[in-house]
Amino acid sequence: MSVILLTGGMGFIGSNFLHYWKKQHPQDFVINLDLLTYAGNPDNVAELEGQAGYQFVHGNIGDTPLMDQLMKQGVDVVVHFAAESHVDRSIHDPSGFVITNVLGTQRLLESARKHQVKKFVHVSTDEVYGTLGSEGLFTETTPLAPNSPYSASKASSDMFVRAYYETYGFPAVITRCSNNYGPRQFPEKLIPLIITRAIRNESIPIYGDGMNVRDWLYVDDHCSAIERVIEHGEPGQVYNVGGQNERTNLEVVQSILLELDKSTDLIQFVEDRLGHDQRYAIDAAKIRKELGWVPQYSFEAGIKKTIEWYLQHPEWCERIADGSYCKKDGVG
Ligand code: NAD
Ligand code: TDX
Repeated sequence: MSVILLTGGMGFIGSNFLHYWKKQHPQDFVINLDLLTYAGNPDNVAELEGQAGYQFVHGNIGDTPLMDQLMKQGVDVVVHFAAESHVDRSIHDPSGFVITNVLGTQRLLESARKHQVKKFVHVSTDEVYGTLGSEGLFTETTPLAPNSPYSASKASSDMFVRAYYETYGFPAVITRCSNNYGPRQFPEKLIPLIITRAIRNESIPIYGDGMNVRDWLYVDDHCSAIERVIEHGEPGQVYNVGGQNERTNLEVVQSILLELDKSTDLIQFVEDRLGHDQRYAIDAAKIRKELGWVPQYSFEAGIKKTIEWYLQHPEWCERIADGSYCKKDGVG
């Protein structure tokens, strides 16, 4: 049995990873440490509450006494998802991104190092590489060139993870994944925003001309990549994760509207995002070759599964729309 400390397990990817991990590794003990910001939704893991081998702790990765108290219990692996994750919010106010993503990550690293954690997986993003033109792919050796306050904070945290490996030999690994989609994603992000608004026949805001490209990965494929990295990833290494599913934003919205049998008249072109990165695309040859990771979902299969999940969980969407999801009573 291993003890895993997962940060940000009430969020989108963290909660999907929790479900994935408990299914694949039921013998492990998983601590879910989450601050329950607006992005933390206890509904995401409601099925796990009260189950053996699962504990939720309400707290901040930047709270060193709390992190030390948790690490003292003998944590084997830290999987670090917790972050401020939305680019538009970072443009509006970058300060919280520095506090959690940079300072919070450094404090978590320090506590994990002090307590001799055996592996620390830092979940990062392809956005640290900046933007691509119409050609080429991001590899692990592409220079970091973050363009948004969000990606600048993630790149800074990556540099601290690197420094902890280089300076102290701390066994940390970095993953850099492309855009995820799937169940339980907060509807501020493009795909759940399109689905939830289209279901209600509301207009769908598309920034600029809709020709920006993202490389989409179904969240379970990201979870299996992280599993490979936990089990076989080399300390000090970076692994890019992506499924070769490049789509323009316009193609994404059109395919969802078609699947939901809704009119493209719902699309509304709005003012572009400031500093909007044109194109992201990942070369995932390293994780495929060295760790044997293979994604399972085409974009068409993943998007169908995702739409079905939102249609089958109207109460999840309603509790976000009316704000009742974030009532913290009875949690923590
Ligand atoms: P999310 O916003 O859905 O969830 C973040 C979670 O972290 C929330 O539950 C929130 O309450 C928690 N949190 C925030 N600040 C905290 C703090 N100080 N202490 C403890 N918990 C805190 O994010 P997500 O989309 O699930 O992303 C998870 C990670 O994956 C992030 O590090 C993000 O940068 C990275 N990532 C995301 C994507 C994507 O497409 N969503 C792609 C690549 C990498
Ligand atoms: O209303 C919208 N209209 C629109 O056109 C929103 C919310 C987005 N967009 C565009 C902007 C992007 O080109 O859609 C694309 C995707 O936007 P987001 O869902 O905000 O994702 P992105 O900015 O690409 O960043 C995401 O992927 C990498 C995650 O939010 C990050 O956490 C992750 O690191």
